[in-house]
Amino acid sequence: MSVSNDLYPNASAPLERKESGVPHVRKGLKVESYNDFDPLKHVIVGIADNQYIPEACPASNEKIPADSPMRGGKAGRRTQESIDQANECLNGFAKLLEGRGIIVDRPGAVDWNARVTTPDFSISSGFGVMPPRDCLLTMGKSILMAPMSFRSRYFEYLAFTDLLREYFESDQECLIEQAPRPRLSDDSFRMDYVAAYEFLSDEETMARSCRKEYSTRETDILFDAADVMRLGKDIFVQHGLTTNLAGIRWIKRKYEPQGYRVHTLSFKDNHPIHIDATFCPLRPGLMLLNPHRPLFDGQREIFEKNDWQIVEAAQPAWDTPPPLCYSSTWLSMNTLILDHKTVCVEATETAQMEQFDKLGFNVLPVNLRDAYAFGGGLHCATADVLREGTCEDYFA
Ligand code: DAV
Repeated sequence: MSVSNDLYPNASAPLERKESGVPHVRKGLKVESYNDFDPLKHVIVGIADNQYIPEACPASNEKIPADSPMRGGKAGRRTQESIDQANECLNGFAKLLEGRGIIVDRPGAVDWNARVTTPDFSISSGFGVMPPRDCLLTMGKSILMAPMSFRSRYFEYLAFTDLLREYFESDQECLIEQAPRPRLSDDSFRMDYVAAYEFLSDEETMARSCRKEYSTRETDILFDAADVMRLGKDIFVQHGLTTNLAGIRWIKRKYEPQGYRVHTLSFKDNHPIHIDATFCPLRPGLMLLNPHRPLFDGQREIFEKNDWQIVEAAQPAWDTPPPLCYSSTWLSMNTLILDHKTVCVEATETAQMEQFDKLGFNVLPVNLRDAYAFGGGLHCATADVLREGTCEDYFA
């Protein structure tokens, strides 16, 4: 089915390229990345084109505040004005990266307006493809499409299939993979939790989270790629709303035979979703921790034993996220590291920029706040294709 180019002015993999039916081959293209801080050479930056707010679903309900119109009232296409503003930010970000010699690709066009229906569920629309980080997990020379838990995101990988085909044909060592597809039927969720959710106090949701009980059950294998933090041979996975224990077992069983070591991390956070506004590697030996989301007891040890310093992130500049945003104000610490000395930070986050400056980084301010509502910050808005460097052992 063809999708109107007008609705997707920023999509890559132009439709005319597909007419031959033969994947485009790009000479010299290489897929490889083992961490979030080695020199970035090739990246995917999301687009806000034609994005929708889907009906709330069991997994998304737990993240969306009870009083938010996104619980259902606002389902539908985002306003063109907000889409244009978000794209202006994302395109500016892409241009800045290109100006530094980094290759930037954009996701392809998928009709997010179409109702998402499987034999197990049906939901008003797809979500969009602003945060590629949630869907794509680059592990060395492979890119894996993650089994995400929001029903609206079930087909999000389709926005990357043409690009990934190109990568596969262009780099003879690159492997494109897909985790087992979840069912996301009502059996996949604790529907009683979902129903009770909006009546729970912050204390109750925190107590539940500390007991590691979430609305996702263990029925499906579930994880978002943004719950996975890559540090060379060591892979740290956050157990939370979007990643269950079966998901972590799958990651372990898949990657440990390849020489990786997979660790589980949990944080005292009542909505643990995605590790990249909670615990972020800045350069070898240095981690940034969200001061409101401490690690569970005993989980700092591996870092401290290996002489990694953990610093607490600066306070966000804002008291509230922008309207219709799924994320917290802690997108302040959701940055894109270009190399061990250079970091992109959202331009209004002055305290966070100052902290990076004091830590010895050159800070590149990037306007992205108008894109936050579309799926997150600078790290969320990107997915690694190539970083220089090899798979190091930082935790020998
Ligand atoms: O703090 O709301 C946002 C992470 C988005 N990838 C938060 C987590």
